[in-house]
Formats: sequence, C-alpha cells, structure tokens
Amino acid sequence: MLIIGEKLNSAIPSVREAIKNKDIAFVQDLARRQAEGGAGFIDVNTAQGNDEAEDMEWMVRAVQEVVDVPLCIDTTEPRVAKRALQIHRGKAMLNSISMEKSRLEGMLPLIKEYGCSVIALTMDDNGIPKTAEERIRIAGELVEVLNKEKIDLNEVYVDPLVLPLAVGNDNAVIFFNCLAEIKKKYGVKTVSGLSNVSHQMPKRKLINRYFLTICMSYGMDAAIMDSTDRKLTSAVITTELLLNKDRFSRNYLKAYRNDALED
Ligand code: THG
Repeated sequence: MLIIGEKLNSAIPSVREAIKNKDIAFVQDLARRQAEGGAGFIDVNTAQGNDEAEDMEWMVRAVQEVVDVPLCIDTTEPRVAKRALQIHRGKAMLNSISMEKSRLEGMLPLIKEYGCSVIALTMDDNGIPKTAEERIRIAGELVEVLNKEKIDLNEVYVDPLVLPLAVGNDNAVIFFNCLAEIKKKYGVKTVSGLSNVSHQMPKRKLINRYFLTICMSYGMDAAIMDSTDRKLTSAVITTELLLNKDRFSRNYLKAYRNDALED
C-alpha cells in the first residue's frame, strides 16, 4: 500500500507556525522523517496561512531540496495547484478533484498539462452523500469524466470520504462497502485519510490504526497517514505480510532487522 505522509499540513498548529516563520529546518526535518517512515508521497497543505499560493511554492521548494519523494499537492484551489505543479520536480499527485463543478473545471486542465496522479473525492456541489450508493454513483461520474479527458485511470485514486463514527455507528462499514464496490465496478485505485473516522472519540490513534488494517483487507491502495508513527507503520507492514503482499516476508524481516517494528 502506498503511504502518503500527512504531516506537512497547515491544519497542524506547529506546521502553521513554521510556515508563518518560514522555518525551513522544521519543514525539512518533517519531510525527511516522513520519507524515512516509508512515505511514497508527502502531502503538502498551506490552506490555513496568509497566502496559500506563496506558502505552497515555498513548501514545495523546501521539501524537494531534501527528499526525492514526490509531493501530493493538497488544495481546493486550482490557482494554488498550478503554482505547485509548475515548480515540482518529477511526477506529483494532485489532492484533489471532486464533482464540484468549479473545482473540476479548474483542475482538469492541470492534470492533463502536468500528467500528475490525482485523488478524486466522492462529493459534489451538494456535499458528501450519506449512503454508499450515492458515493459510488459519484465515483462513476468522476471515472466517466476522467476517461473522457483521456486521463490514465491507473493514476486515479478515489477517496470515498469516511464520515465520523461519532455521527453514525455505521459510517466505517459504509466506507468499507464503498472501497469494495468502487474497486469492483470501476477498477480504479482507492485512498483514504484515517483521522475523520475517529473524530470526537477518545484514543483516536487506536481507532485509526484498526480502521487502516480493515481498509487494507478491502484492497485499499493508499492512505494519507502519519508515517512517523511507528505503531501505524508497523501495522501497515504486518498487514501486508498477512495479506500475502510481502514476498518472502522481505519487508517485514527488513523492518525487524532495522528495529522498526513496534508491538
Ligand atoms: N482525504 C484527502 N485529503 C486529506 C484528507 C482526507 N487531506 C487532509 C486530511 N484528510 C489528511 N491529513 C491530516 C493531517 C494531519 C492530521 C490529520 C489528517 C492530524 N495530525 C495530528 C498531528 O500530526 O499532530 C495528529 C496525528 C495523530 O494523532 O496521528 O490530525 O481524508 N484526500
């Protein structure tokens, strides 16, 4: 499973502060540690600052000075995404598009121009639908649009947007059904953040970690997660071993030898 490191997000107060102070050492240290934890992409989000586009450009340059891992450009604004994609070295991921009309129209030309991978959210101008059926329908609409635009579906990660358990006890199960159906019907990849599911519950990391392993058993292809959290990365490595996605147990044993596995 592809790990997308979540920590360079301006929603986190310490990161917001670092962006404000242009504290390049802080940002570069977090980038390095996420890469060392196994991130295949590093998510970057500067939405909470003063000037999202300016901050994004600064962040992309700062991170690419120290790691080879490509970036996942996390913004709702096509203008900000363009600024990041223009200066990004290598193939980026765009986070995200959805069936919201203005966002879709602004982002589609960028995906084509820069040939990036893309995360597609199953929401539209009416928000996130409550039922699995509605979200699967929107996934179908997104796949149709992307197909029509000749965008390679191998590069598309659909995010069915998990809602908090605290709002509905069936929200995780609804999400698992979305993962299974979207894969079956459209053959595209799937992705999720982990934190929404545990919103307003105690011991959130515990819920997030077990949520991730169940998602993996449903074949989820990528997760936006804290790759500096050794318990979480150990869960990923161990679950891949159990799902026969680790030939000769190579990754598990390597992680063990590197003292990277945590009980
Ligand atoms: N889907 C998509 N994009 C997303 C999300 C999603 N982008 C934003 C978000 N959700 C994923 N990113 C974060 C980033 C930070 C945190 C949660 C989600 C966060 N971090 C705390 C910290 O680092 O201090 C706590 C970490 C922890 O306790 O594990 O809360 O769903 N497409």
